[in-house]
Amino acid sequence: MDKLIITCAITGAEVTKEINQAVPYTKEEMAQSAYEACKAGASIIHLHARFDDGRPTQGKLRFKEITDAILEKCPDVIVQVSTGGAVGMSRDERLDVLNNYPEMATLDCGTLNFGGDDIFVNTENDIKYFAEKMNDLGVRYEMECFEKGHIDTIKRFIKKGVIKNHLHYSFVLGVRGGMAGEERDFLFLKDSIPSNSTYSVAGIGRYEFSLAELSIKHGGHVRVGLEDNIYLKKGVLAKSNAELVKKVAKIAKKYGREIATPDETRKILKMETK
Ligand code: KMH
Ligand code: ZN
Repeated sequence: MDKLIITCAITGAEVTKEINQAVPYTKEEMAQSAYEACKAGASIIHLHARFDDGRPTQGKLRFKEITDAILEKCPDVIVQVSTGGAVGMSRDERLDVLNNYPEMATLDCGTLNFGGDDIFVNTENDIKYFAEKMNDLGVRYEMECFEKGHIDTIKRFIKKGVIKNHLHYSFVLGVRGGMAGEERDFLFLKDSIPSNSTYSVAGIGRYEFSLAELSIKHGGHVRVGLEDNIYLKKGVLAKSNAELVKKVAKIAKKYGREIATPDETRKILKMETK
């Protein structure tokens, strides 16, 4: 098995300090939170940009400020920017961040309900447009699949030559409106992707650690962080992103799975090393 890649989704676009004070908003808070997460074992930081009051933005200038602050404290880490942004943002708004030529970004692979009246829109044309833009700019992408139909959509795009990356999937399970995160859901998705792929699992809310453990056991990779889950365990708020990463590192140790450094992560994902 490859060493374990731990991604930390430090802030997201929806979670707020009102529900967990540890959610970082400012660039200083983000850099500190990323630094602690990296020290605990994260090699990829999944990043959303926010203004100091917490409002999400996909503006390239804000992303650059935050990315620079993170890289100053953790020079080797892979910063994976979100092209999902927040519900309701337009295609071009979401893509502005790519003008910074980030090392890595997400590619969201289908539309889904996102709780209440919210819909996270990723039409087939959106996916194609995003993928082609990232191909042109040389940005590596992780393909975020919230249910099996998204994997099937990507299968069609692979055949058409739209997806040119090494195939690296992220199964984001447990979103209200997407697929749940039970063991059978994970196994179904894992067995549905091409054999030359790699994958990571992001369990939302209560699924975070049960899915992390399954992925560690099966040779997959793991994403945790306050974007996905604010609790260390039932009823106990996580004090930091690092606490969530440390918990995964402990599970990895139980299974004898070593943790990948950023450069080892680049090799596993067939990215250029820095
Ligand atoms: N904030 C969600 C609507 C991504 O980062 O690519 C979308 C999201 C996915 O978080
Ligand atoms: Zn995200």
